[in-house]
Amino acid sequence: MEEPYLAMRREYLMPGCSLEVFRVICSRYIVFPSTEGQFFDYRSLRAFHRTLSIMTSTVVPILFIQILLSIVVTTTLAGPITITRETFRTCRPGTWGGIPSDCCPPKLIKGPIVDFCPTFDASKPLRVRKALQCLSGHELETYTRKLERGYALMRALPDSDPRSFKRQNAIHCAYGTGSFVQDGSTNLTIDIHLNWLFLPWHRMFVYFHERILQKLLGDPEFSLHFWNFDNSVTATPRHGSRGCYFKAGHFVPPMYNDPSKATFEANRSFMTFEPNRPVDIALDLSQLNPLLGPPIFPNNTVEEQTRMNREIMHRSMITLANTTNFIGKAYRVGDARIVNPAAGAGTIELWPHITLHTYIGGWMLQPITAPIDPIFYPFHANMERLWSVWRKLGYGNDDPTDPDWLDATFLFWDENAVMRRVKVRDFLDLNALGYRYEEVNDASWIFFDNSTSSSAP
Ligand SMILES: [Cu+2]
Repeated sequence: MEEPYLAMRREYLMPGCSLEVFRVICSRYIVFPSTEGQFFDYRSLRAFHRTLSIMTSTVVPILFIQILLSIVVTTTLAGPITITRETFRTCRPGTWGGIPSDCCPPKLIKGPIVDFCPTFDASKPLRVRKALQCLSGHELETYTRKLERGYALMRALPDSDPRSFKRQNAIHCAYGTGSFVQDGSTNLTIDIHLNWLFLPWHRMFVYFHERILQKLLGDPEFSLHFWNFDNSVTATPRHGSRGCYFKAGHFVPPMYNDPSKATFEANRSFMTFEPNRPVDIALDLSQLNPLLGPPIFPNNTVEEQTRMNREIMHRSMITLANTTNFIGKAYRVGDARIVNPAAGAGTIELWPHITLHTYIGGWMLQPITAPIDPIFYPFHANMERLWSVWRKLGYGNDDPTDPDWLDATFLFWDENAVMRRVKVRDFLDLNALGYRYEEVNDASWIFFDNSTSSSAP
């Protein structure tokens, strides 16, 4: 005699279950609980049958069509994020972390848009961006004076000039608050944070900032030096004499903390003004909530902080840093803006980038205002230096080869206020851009070993 549950199963294999997936679900629903002779109540099965019949005749076809449509739209539209005149025209107020922003550039781009091509003259030596902590004497004085003058001139430019200090902050704000919308879309906004655009876009941003300073100073050889915040160890000179190895860089550079200097900014966390307090780049990111303001940082000793910073750098640059994890999540046309750091940011964007922005506080807390603080620029110079270091570390580290990354295209005003069309692929080779970074003691975190103390490697 046929098992009762099999008979019931046959009866309740619904003719309306046209999709295979539903056949499986339907048959499982009846068979599995019945194997021990524990049958469902017949009436509840009938109710279930009716519900599924309604679903299969109405809801399922609608869902199916929606899925098909989204696949078609995505495959048709996928491509590199591309900023155009139209993107500027449709710019609108944005938000970051629930905070509203209103920083669109003028909707009409006047004049031509000129393609940017690296035009480095190979017969000239590369300019060198140096570690701020190793500048001293005449070199430091000259550099400080130049920055003083450069920022005075930049701040004096009218708001109508896209090279003004204020307008440079505004363009970072527009790119970082979902103010730009993907062309042809009404709701897919663009962000250059929390995805694979983070590193190249900020390299471009600092590059054009430097070119504007060069132009204002009348000094094409001027280089914006970097804040070597990741270097927390004063090393012995065993690594050679070509670079800056003898001095830790994990304090706020004095010229950025001197109220008499143009590079000073008062709107920072009190911690940044405490002499001899190393920065904390190892914050637990789960504590971040933009609407609640900055979290409370622990009062670590210098030795504890040094160890934690080296550990997090080792993790962010080596242990966790395969290509995808390091560069950040793919982000192309058709993709929604990523707003959860853990969902899209590369390891380097999380630590030390977000953690140090948070530690500095004030304007630096959010992309709406971050470049108002001049420390943004040497900070981000070091970020892109670390990208170069990561590529040289081995471990198979390499940049993505996906054309949707390589051909992502942005618009920046150059030192002559001419709009330039810039692709990621043009910003991968520092030599082609005409500069390099002074060597520093990256060994302080490269060779970090959990089992050792914070003494120099
Ligand atoms: Cu940014």
